[in-house]
Amino acid sequence: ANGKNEAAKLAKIPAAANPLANEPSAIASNISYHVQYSPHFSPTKFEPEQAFFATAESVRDRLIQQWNETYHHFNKVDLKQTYYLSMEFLQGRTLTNAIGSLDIQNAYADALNNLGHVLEEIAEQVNGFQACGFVRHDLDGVEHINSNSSMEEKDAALGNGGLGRLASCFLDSMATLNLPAWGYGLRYRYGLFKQKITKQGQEEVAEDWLEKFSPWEVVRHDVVFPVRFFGSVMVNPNGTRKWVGGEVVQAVAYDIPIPGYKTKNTISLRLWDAKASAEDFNLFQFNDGQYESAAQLHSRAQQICAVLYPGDSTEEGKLLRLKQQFFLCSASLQVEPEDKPSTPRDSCQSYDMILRFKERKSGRQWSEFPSKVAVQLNDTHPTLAIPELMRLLMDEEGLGWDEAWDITTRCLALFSENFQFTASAAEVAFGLCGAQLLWDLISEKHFIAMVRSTRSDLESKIPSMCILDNNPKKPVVRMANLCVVSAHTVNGVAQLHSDILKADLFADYVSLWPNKLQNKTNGITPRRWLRFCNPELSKIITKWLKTDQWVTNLDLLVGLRQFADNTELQAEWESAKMASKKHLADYIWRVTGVTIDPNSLFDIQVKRIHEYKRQLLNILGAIYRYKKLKEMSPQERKKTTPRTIMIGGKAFATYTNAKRIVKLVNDVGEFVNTDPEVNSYLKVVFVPNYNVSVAELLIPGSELSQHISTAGMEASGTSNMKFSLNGCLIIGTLDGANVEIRQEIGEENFFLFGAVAEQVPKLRKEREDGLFKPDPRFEEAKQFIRSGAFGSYDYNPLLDSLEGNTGYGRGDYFLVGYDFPSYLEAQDRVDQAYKDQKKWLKMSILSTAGSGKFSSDRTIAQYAKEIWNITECRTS
Ligand code: NBG
Repeated sequence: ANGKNEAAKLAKIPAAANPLANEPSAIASNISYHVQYSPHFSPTKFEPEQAFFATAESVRDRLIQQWNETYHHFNKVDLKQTYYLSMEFLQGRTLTNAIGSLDIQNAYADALNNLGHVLEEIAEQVNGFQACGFVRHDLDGVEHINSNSSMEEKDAALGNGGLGRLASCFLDSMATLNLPAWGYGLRYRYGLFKQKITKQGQEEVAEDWLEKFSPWEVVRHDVVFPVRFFGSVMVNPNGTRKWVGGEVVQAVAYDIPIPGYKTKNTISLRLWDAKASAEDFNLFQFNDGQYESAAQLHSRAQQICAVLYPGDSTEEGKLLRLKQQFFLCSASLQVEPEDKPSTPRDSCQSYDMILRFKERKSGRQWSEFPSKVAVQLNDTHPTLAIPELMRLLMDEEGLGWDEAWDITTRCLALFSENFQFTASAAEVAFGLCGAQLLWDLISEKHFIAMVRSTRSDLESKIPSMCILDNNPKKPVVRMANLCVVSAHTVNGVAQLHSDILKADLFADYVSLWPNKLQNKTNGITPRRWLRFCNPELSKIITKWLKTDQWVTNLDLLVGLRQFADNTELQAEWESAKMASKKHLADYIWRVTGVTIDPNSLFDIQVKRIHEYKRQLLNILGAIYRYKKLKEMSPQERKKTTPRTIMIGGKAFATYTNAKRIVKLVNDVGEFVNTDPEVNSYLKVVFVPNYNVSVAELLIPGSELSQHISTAGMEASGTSNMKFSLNGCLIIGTLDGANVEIRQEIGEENFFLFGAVAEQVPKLRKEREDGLFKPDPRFEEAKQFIRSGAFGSYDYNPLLDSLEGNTGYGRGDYFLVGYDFPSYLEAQDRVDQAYKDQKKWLKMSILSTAGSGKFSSDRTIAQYAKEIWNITECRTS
């Protein structure tokens, strides 16, 4: 890049007749316009940072044009629309994805070249270096701290992990499939924390993704709604109710355009921010010098969207989390159409879904509502949408309970991404919305009456199926039950997960409503997760399939199967993989200072750090591998398969054992990587600050990835699909979507190990009863940690959690000990397979070829047809 460019020179570029035309000259003129007339920086420089923002704004112009057309088209055609509510969206970066979706990479690359910049550098993929503040040592020992000052687009990390990333993949597919659907979430000021690795382990630093504003969001100053908390219910003499008093916060809409791939359709992700109104600022107190109390309501409003996931171990934390959830639900149900009627309305009367429904055509019957509106809840977090919709329909629109309930239940669907449904938060819900009100809205006497009249045989099951528990003094809302009773459909996110939900948690409901519980196996967007993050491999796929249609029809990948043995394809495949591995090795060196060998097997496990995901199993395996290498002669070592094990992921700030695991991986890395006898056969690297952008770099360079959760505990997993799609082989348990991936790509291409879900309860019981006999290899690996080999940090509490019946921990609840021997054996099979590169390449090609099913286009098409009942609405 030519950082010496001066903004002044840009003024000489002639203005284009149509600045939104897609020729390089028009694009260059549009970019230079933004540098000069929507400046965010002092007007002298045109360095990568200025170039990024001006480029992003010119892309946004194009998105907005499509967006407006899409919106008007949806309004005109008035088809049924889906409202997708999620507390999390893990969007990652936007520039590459937007330019790619608009199919204007070449024109943008040329335009930027003419302006003295390089597109790839502007949209820089390298992340984390400055972010984690890592100290890097040169080979000659010189220390560098944060020496890379290059600009980078910050990830929009408004999510924790799988749940949030799934929501973002779904938006991409909804837009690409031209579906009338919008996403709704919250505009957290600080998204997921930045992970810094120090000598003490993980340190969390607030991530300010809005530090220099986001070029992708558009604030809608005309879309502002009041959301009420606390207060009480007033019953009018005529019997109608009103919710009054309490504390009112304003919800302000920020919209982010979501383009579909090579289509005009561009949908909206609407994120709500919270603010207090001017009247809430107490000028009297302020003038009296009481500055803090004067602005009390303002600071309370700001707390709502301050952080993605406030710690909820305290009562305050629980309440704040619940307030966030209610804020999302209430604001979203009220959202207003863009073509606001000219006559001013009392904003309390304007509700999005409801208002849009009424305004698109006058004189509608309420019975039509469910044929125009579908509401999807991402997990149980937005459950309060149920009573809130009831309240709006009854108290604001004047409908009776039966009619409101009928409408609510016909609109709502939910999918579960968890096995743990908690009731705790719901207790507070009573305080939040006014106990009486909530009680009335979800009154379950109707449910009980229905069960009694239709299924008297279920009488004895009623107490466990009810929404409220039996505690007459302080009834608790069971969120899961509320969802199942209220939603017309509840689905699991992989076949195994759905089967377990049906057999266990929701068994009684299955007998009452046989069709309510469904499965929709998750998927990922092939655009971000192959086409854009791995252009080299994409080119090869397009060449061999003789079409690039696979980007929107992923089933076409199966066409690669016939070439899996073709040596020409294998050679191309290998060289693309090698290029990505080198790129990754370069990144690893820059963020950690560790040199890794691109000729070693790149073995990656990246995901949130959680005991059930068993990073501990991985690291114990690495320790065992190290010990065996030490025992070998140099000749024997030469015969082994060199490995680079990379582990990355964030641990929740208060999750002590997860943080111990992070520390252990780092300590093992430091120990192993500096042992000259072993370090050309084994390296262990902790990849700091794992996020979407880092994933886009790691996945193309991966050869083996680990998806090794205790069977029955991972609802689906979605990174397994991303790795497999990029030709990476999987070592894994029969859990979540692994089961289906293995079916699709072929058993012989999957390194399987471990207990299956049905065995787990029995194995846990045996552990408790002291019947488990640990394998000596497991004991050896643990003992090595206990011996203090990795320094003075006290790992005993972590290791104790792996012991059965010692009085410590939970007696290896996650069955690391039981699965350890079969894990090692599967790893041996990996080492053997890697020695035969031809065979390995074939397996890799077959992994990609078998990944067609895991496109989120397939998943979303199923939701659209089988749950939401919506159809394509293409903007021509
Ligand atoms: C996660 C599950 C994953 C699943 C994703 C997406 C949460 C709460 N749940 O297994 O753990 O793949 O959701 O459905 O993040």
